[in-house]
Amino acid sequence: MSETLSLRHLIGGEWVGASTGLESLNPSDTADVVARAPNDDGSAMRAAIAAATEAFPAWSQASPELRSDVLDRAGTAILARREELGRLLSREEGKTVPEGIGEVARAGRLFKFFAGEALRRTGDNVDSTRAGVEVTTYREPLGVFGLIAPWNFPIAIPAWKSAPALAFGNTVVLKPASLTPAIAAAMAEILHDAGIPKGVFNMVFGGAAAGNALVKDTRVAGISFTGSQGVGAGIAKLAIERQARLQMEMGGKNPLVVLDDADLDRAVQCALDGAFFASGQRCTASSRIIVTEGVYDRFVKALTEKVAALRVGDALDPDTKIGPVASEAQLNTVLGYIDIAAKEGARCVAGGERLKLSKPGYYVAPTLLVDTKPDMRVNCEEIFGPVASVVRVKNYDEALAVANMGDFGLSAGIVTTSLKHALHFRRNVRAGMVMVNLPTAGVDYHVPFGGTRKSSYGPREQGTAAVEFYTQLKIAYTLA
Ligand code: UN1
Repeated sequence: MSETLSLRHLIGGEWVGASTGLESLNPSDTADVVARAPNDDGSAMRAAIAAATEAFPAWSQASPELRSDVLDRAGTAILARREELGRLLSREEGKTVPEGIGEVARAGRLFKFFAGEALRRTGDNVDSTRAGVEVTTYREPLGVFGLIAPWNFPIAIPAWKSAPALAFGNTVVLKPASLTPAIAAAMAEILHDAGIPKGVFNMVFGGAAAGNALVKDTRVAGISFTGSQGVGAGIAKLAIERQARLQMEMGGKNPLVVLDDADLDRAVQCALDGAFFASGQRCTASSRIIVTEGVYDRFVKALTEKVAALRVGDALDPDTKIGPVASEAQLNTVLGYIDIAAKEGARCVAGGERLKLSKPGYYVAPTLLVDTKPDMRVNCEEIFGPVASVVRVKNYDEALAVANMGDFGLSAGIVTTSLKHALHFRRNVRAGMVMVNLPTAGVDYHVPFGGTRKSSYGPREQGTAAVEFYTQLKIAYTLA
């Protein structure tokens, strides 16, 4: 067990607030308190928004080189500390150490990428229909952005929202997930130490009261949120009512199609990685595995063996392949869905229960449900845990139809050696991201990210698309 960190808000370049109210527990060993942090009632949030508002004019008008340098220094510092911060992330969130280190590295790379993008804000010249008139378009920052981050990528998602917001000249108020304050605080400290000017980046800990204060405040130009559909719906109401710019990522029920002609080992590996790594707590997780009948029995047998062999344990133990789920609430949700599956008639061939290990933690045995029907609740609702269900279909056409069922549309995958089916799937599956012979989860940090239908709302995040959300076009007409 390690020390308990005492965390504070970062407002206007100062560390403020008393470290009580929120407690983050190690999900691998709940006797270990990782951190204590303030739980804002809205007042710290309003102070942070005031600081960000005040800092905006100077930051937005600063040389882009200054913004680029700060982000680059932050990226360098995060990468240099990836081992230590990766362990802290694993201790606080429960993903394994390699996954934790990988995520921290992703956060560092995101800052580096947007350090470059800060210098790439360009505009257009348009020939006017009126002789002598010049039309020019610019991209300008909007002001203060409110960023609401989830616990499942507790440093990468704060980074992929903060880095572009800052790169293009906006100021930021980040509300990290209340389950994972310590790793978010490490990122804030790094930005602070990298010399980000006072008030440009602020961070406030809290739950719904702090979140509401952020979303409602008319000084906040835009909100970027990643989390559940329920919370997202509440945010949308408040934000749209006051015409804030809004971007939301709200999960998925991502299909992975396996065709008869697939390389079986690759199909099993894609399913295993996509569905179970990070304990299935990824909005891109392959939670519906749709398999054509010629390969169904062989695929299920091979996947069942692999799932049953996954070693579940303390996230910090190097032998662990699957850590715990992140919280007691998540544990109860996952166990609830396992019950629902049994009542709906799914056949459980691996897992299906909570595991009691030597330390008190939220361990769930990786669970594989087979012979499920597409309209069962376990195939329609996001579970967000180490649970996957398999659906048997006759052929590719039925596989595509099943893949396109439901409300979500984030990521979709197909494992096949048929170019014809791969290309048809890429064009016709209703999802924002399509993976061919790859898991549905695990995306590149410099590439746009986002879904369709109830998965996402607003412009894409990340990569070269991020500029759309974090800037607005100004159109100038000039007659000399
Ligand atoms: C990934 O699959 O690499 O919350 C990233 C999530 C997503 C990120 C997934 N926004 O799980």
